[in-house]
Amino acid sequence: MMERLTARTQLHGSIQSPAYDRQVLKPGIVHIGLGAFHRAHQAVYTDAALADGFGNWGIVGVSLRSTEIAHDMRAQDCLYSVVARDRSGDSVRVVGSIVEALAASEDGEAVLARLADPAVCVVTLTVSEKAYGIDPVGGGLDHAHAAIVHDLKSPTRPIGVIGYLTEGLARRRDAGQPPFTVLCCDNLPSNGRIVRRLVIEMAAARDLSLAGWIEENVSFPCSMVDRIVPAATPETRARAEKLLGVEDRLSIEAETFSQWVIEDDFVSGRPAWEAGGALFVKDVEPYEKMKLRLLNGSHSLIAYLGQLHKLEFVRDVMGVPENVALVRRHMQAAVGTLDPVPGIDLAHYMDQLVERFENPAIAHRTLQIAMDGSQKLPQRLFQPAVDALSSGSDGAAFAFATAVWIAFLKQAGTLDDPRSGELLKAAADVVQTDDETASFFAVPGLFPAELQANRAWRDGVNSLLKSLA
Ligand code: CS2
Repeated sequence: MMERLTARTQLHGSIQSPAYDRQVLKPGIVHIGLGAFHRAHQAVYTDAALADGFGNWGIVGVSLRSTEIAHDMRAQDCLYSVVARDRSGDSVRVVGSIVEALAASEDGEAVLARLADPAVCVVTLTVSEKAYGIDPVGGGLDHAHAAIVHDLKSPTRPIGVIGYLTEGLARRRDAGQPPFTVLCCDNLPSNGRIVRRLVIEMAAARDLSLAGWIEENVSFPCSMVDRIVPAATPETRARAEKLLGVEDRLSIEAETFSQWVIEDDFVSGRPAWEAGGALFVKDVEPYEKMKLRLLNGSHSLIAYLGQLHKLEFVRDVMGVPENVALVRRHMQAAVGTLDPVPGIDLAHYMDQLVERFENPAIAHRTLQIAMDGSQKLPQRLFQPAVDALSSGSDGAAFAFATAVWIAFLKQAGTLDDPRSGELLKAAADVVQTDDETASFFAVPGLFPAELQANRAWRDGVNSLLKSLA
């Protein structure tokens, strides 16, 4: 059997590996959501920060759903590799910043003990849009979300991200300890503010004074994260094995590009993530909007075009010149909804995006990006459409992307989306009128009121949908 990557592995000198003493590294961060994105993003920035100026910033990685990731991590002493890939080749790096891995469903009490430990100063999150339990209509807690329902009922034995944060903060307050900073790294607009609202609401449901304490003492900075990290496949692991000379079941591949812009508002200190290239700013919103609307909005368009035309990977969609033209047109429309972004040349950013999407070394499944549309499209397409319309544009590019999504829904037999039932029902609706998409616009909280009320824009979606068929 092939030897597995562990702390005892003698790695070849050419492989970049932790340039600090892991044996004395103590935890200072809890990260919730131990998936590929975290391992290729925040953990890499922390690795760089530790190498640059050592401190107690080891990461306790918590997986809310998968137990396998935590087991695999422990079997490898929490070491794993990231293979950065582009046209010019591969470069491999072994990351050492994660020091402990916990599966919440097996060891919830250990997770809570870490959250209660005052040595932990920052809690970072990558749990995906749907895990928060945001009410699509009101924006507060979704009382139909299973984890929210559970955690409101059993706040000291939580299962969801908001429940864990709230109980962790409650234990800090009760012990007279300072809080941790909550740093959301999911693709949501003003992500810190969203999480803050949910945590305070959950706290208020059990104890108003806890909610007040959180409001006064805890910070929830916003952040924009970016790196294209496809789900790992058997090829990913085979490639890692070749590069490392040992087996690495946790290896991931990613593009070379990486970006992290963070609102500098930490109540209990933070790592010097600047060492990995993170940018600390006062206001993240312009960066966040740029990324959500230009990268993620185009990504969703590409994903649904790919699904309609049976193209498996993003790079395949970008191999068709007509599609590249559609993506560029979409970006032109989206950039018109943005304010200037400090330090960024938006024309260059868009060119760079096209190149990133075309990266021949990255196999990013359109099906992966196509999932959870109900959770992604409001910030990627619908709010930008509202902004475009209110500044006098016809919003046609957004109507087109919306029509492509609806065409995808109409041909999808099953759907990976928390609102799949409602969406499939809307797709199956037999329409007697010209208003073929009426059933989608009737799904509560999916489209903003401004779009629901805009007859001309909706007629545009209808006629584009017809032309796609
Ligand atoms: C993608 C993102 O799956 C998706 O919805 O658009 O995961 C995207 O790859 C990242 O946000 C890039 O930073």
